[in-house]
Amino acid sequence: MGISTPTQPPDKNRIPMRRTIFIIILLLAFTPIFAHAETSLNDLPFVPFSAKINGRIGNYFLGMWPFEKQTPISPAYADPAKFIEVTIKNFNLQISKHFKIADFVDKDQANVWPKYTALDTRLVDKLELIISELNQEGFAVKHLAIMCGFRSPNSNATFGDPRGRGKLSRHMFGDAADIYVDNDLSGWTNDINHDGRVDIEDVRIIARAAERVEAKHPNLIGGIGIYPGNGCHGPFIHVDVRGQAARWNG
Ligand SMILES: [Ca+2]
Ligand SMILES: [Zn+2]
Repeated sequence: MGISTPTQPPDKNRIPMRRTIFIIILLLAFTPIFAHAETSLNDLPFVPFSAKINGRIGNYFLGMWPFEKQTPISPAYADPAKFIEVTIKNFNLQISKHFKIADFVDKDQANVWPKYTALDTRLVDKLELIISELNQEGFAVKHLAIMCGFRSPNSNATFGDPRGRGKLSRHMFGDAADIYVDNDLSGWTNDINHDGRVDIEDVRIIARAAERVEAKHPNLIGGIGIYPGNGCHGPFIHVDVRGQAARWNG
């Protein structure tokens, strides 16, 4: 045909080609593992704060934020910029190694969908780093339970801390979580130091891990509050990423 065919490459060039094909086959074989990978928070559907009208978005009632239409006392108390739209379909999506979006959603209005949740990605980062710290220290953590993540102003007024501090609860800003280790999925704080008792020391260990995370990651500084158990729940700690260190005992 007049077009000269290129000469066959020498054999040694065909080996990398075979290797490439082998790697591709290997990757395809492991695709089911990658299919379980986390969904980035940014890939979830969002609505802007302005979608909230008269305290609600659709049938989901949120209420009014403390500084709505006012100047907040600090940028950390400004209205959340947006809400994740949580549907029956995305509710159980894994958003990090240990957490699903469901872990952070307000527990009120159980039958109303979609739900709307403010969630700061730095909170998720801090929780994952706390788990890493605990694991490195020899406290194996398979499940860090989130007793409470996001709370709308409406549900905060109903279920929040009635002692004043709760009025500006970080839970309304999507950067706070009340947590304890629940490896046995009992719904109650586990005896993570194996001293035969479940008490406040089992959560002080988590608080100390949170302190180390803050020392290593100043962008994750915030509140660490330690709470004893009562008849309704075991001991737990509150953590948030408000940008300033705050410490208290509940
Ligand atoms: Ca213990
Ligand atoms: Zn809290």
